[in-house]
Amino acid sequence: MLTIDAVHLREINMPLAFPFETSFGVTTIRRILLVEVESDGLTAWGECVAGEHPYFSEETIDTAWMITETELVPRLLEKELVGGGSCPALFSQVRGHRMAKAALENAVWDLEAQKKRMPLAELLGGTRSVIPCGVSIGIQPSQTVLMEKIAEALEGGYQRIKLKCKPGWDTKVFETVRKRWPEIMLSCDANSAYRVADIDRIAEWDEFGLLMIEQPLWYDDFYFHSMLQKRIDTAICLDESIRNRRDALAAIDMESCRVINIKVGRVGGFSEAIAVHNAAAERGIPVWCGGMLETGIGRMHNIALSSLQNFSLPGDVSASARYWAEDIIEPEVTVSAQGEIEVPDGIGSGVRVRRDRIEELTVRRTTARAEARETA
Ligand code: OSB
Ligand code: MG
Repeated sequence: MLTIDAVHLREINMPLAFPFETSFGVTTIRRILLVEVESDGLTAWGECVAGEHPYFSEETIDTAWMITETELVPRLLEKELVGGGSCPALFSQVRGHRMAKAALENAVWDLEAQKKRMPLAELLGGTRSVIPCGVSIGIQPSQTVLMEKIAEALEGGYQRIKLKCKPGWDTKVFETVRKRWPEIMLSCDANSAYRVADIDRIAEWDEFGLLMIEQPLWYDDFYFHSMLQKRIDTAICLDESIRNRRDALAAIDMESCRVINIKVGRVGGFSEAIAVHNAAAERGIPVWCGGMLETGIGRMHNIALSSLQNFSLPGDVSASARYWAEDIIEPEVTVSAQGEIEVPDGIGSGVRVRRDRIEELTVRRTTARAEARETA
């Protein structure tokens, strides 16, 4: 059994090494909520992936802070836990706020791995010792800049290039990229920038042999994606629409997608991420691990999750240096010349969290402690 003695929340502000532009906006500085859970002298971290604005999902760092502090932490401090898997039931009265829940749940899984003195990846049921990596390349000021970014990523060994797209930054861009690199594994991510009126345009992309088209239509839709999937040869991948295992089952059954992007924050934590992974595996649907511009803390959790067997396509989990001048973990995440990241075999997440660096970046903090418990 496991009891949490204290939970620390902090907000850190970290400038991205390069601005990241999607169809819904540009991010230059990440405001990030980190949670730290303490138990019996051990400590484990979790990262909340909510953005500054409710543009990717309804959650923001500020809603996550509030819900974590007022609703989730008190529930976590109240009871004895078996482990990370105890969290969903503990938090179930709170609807939504999955990114807030995931930060705490993932920290508890990390803690459980430390207590059992085993790697987090093994605790989650992972079997891969290396994971295949891709990159997500934001919308660029020009095609010339984009081509340089792609060339750089390919030289770095990355196995799959994903292009952020939107109306006006799509067909012509894909054409230019395909002309120069006819064979690379290429996909695109629209973050819901298209509507039913665009279906004919999207159908034209079949000629580019994309591995998949990620979330072209509404962020909460299955039905129109299913209509679109019937009209095109290219596989649709859903990201935003998949909030849990039931969504995955509905989307697969309706043929709204042929691939699923699993983001542990978006589905509410490791328990639900594993459930989505298993549901997809049983139905022959491959999954890959999405990214949310994480620091090393969230990144190591993504790596552990990606070690599960059905994470068979390259994910958006790439090297620390693609995001940060200096990460908050040691060693930083690096990618081999073959485009792979090694799953660490050390205890817990397998890296050291750099408290000194985190202190420098912290702009707000609060601590909640358990009241003295009676021992049975
Ligand atoms: O849709 O995958 C997305 C970043 C922020 C919000 C949404 C998305 C993304 C990415 C970044 O694509 C992937 C990464 O972390 O490298
Ligand atoms: Mg996406």
